[in-house]
Amino acid sequence: MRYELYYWPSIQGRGEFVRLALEDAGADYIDVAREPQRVRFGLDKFLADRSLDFPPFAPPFLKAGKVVIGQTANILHYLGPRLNLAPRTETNRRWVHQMQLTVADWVSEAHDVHHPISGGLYYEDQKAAAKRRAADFTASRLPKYLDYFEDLLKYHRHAGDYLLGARVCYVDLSMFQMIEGLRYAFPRAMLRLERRHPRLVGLHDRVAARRRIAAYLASSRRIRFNQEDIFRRYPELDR
Ligand SMILES: N[C@@H](CCC(=O)N[C@@H](CS)C(=O)NCC(=O)O)C(=O)O
Repeated sequence: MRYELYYWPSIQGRGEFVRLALEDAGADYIDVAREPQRVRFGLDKFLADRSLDFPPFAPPFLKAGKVVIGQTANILHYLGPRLNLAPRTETNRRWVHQMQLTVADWVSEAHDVHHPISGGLYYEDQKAAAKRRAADFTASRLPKYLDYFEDLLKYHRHAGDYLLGARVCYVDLSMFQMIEGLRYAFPRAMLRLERRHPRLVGLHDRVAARRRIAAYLASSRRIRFNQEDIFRRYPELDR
């Protein structure tokens, strides 16, 4: 199966959570918008096509044979077992999916720090609100998410080196990406908070050291963080 990932070509964004799973598994995939000889990107075509069985609302979406699948957590729920990045039982798969949905909420909140009023407005048009949102995010929401996942690694009966024990799952790869993105966007806050979250830092480091992930991160396939992305570095939002 050659998977086709449809996502914006110049940002990591939500597509990165899917890229990391495909890369870790060494899957056969194309990142359609980044293909050098792409004749037609096709993203808009899919978004407008209501005759699809499961029309996606927004990128990322994945084409697997004839099937088109939207929503990041849903894509990973589909790919997990196929890429050997999900647990075996239905109960545990639901648990991984639940954690991934929590990650999705976290991603949205990280994005909304710099776009608290609307994603359709420029950051410059919502700077005052962004400052207030950032203060709350770094003081309250960010520690709450970090504490939750740190506690899972510490106390949950399944946890080990990874969130489900000794074997890596797609949500572990997403956790790596969260730490990376947050370090980029909020270096000061993360420096302070990471001391209290050693298990999450350990998980991040283990994922970064995985053979295929390390190769991917060093490759040109890994897009650099930038100011169009979900995680953005505005020093005034990281006080
Ligand atoms: N909940 C969706 C959110 C998808 C989403 O917001 N995609 C962004 C890019 S990361 C987008 O292009 N949105 C366009 C829109 O919402 O109009 C997911 O997790 O996949």
